[in-house]
Amino acid sequence: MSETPNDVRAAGATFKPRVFSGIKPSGGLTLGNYLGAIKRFVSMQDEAFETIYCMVDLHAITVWQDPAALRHNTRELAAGFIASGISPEKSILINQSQVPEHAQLGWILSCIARMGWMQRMTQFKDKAGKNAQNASLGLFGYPALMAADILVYHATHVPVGEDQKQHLELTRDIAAKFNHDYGVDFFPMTEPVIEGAATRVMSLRDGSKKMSKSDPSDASRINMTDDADTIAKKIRKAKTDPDALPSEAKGLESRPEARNLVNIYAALADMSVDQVLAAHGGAQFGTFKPALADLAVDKLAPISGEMARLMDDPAEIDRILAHGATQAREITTPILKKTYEIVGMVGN
Ligand code: AQP
Repeated sequence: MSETPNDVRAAGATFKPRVFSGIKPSGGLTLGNYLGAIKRFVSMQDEAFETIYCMVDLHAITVWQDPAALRHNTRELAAGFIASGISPEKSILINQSQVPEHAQLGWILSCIARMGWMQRMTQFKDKAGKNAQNASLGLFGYPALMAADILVYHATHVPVGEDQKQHLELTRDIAAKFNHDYGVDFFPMTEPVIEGAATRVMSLRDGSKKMSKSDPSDASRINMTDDADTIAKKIRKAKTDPDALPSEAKGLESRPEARNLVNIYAALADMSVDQVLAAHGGAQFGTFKPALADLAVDKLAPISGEMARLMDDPAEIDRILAHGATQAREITTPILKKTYEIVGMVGN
């Protein structure tokens, strides 16, 4: 690799600890996004990392999005990040399409990734459903753009829910193939950070299905904008079984709905599952559900109140995102430039 004054990383140097993660503005934020991802985003911001958090609007349009809804959801997602504790002073907060190097590196990495790798992605199979021939090319290539989102920052750590594990393994495969093909040590082997009691929050209507923003049933999820009555009603109606809660985690093994509610309680209360069961073991759902609803309202109401306040001033949200894009491009521009140089693009 040739050395230039623009070298972004000297050969053999270690990568700076840097966190990147994103959420699609493909609907409203759910409790799954909050517990599986955002809570960890906030704690990592105060650890020894530089942190970059992103509304991944280019990923959202891999399935049809109404333009007005996409604009609203992008701003509301930014409001959700900030209201949950992500500070634009401590973290770089961006909207993906405002930092064009994501898409530019996405193309290069699409030329590195192999069709066979993409065909193994379970999320594509889930999202495309039975009619894969009718899915967009973007949905199929999504993991290559996701790899670019991460690698265009040389990010070393990515906090995500469990559903993203396979995409992060692919990101490492793409980085390793790029490094191998060009004989460089340019992209890092990014570490997934999958931690906490609720890395996979399940639907309130079906314990075998992930809680999702795009689930047609609103009763299946808790939205971060739901009011106290709606949260209480959804938890009261959540599918469960007729048995009392066990006093040990082992007793939840074949009870997915019960396990889901206990996991949600543990994650919201910052307790372990064992601690929750020590306190509530033996309780019927008629008692446990109201306790969970009170806890959820207690934790979520301040966030939804702050989101509503921030959404009253969309121009301020746009200003924060424009500032974030400027900060982000200070990192991404030299990394993309160096990538082009490695690949052999003239004039970059
Ligand atoms: N149910 C969940 N439990 C734990 N973590 C979750 N995440 C999403 N749902 C859960 C985590 O949130 C981050 C952002 O996800 P995303 O919105 O970019 O994509 P997704 O996983 O496809 O989320 P949805 O809600 O299911 O969106 P739609 O319905 O539009 O596809 C990721 O870290 C994810 O792991």
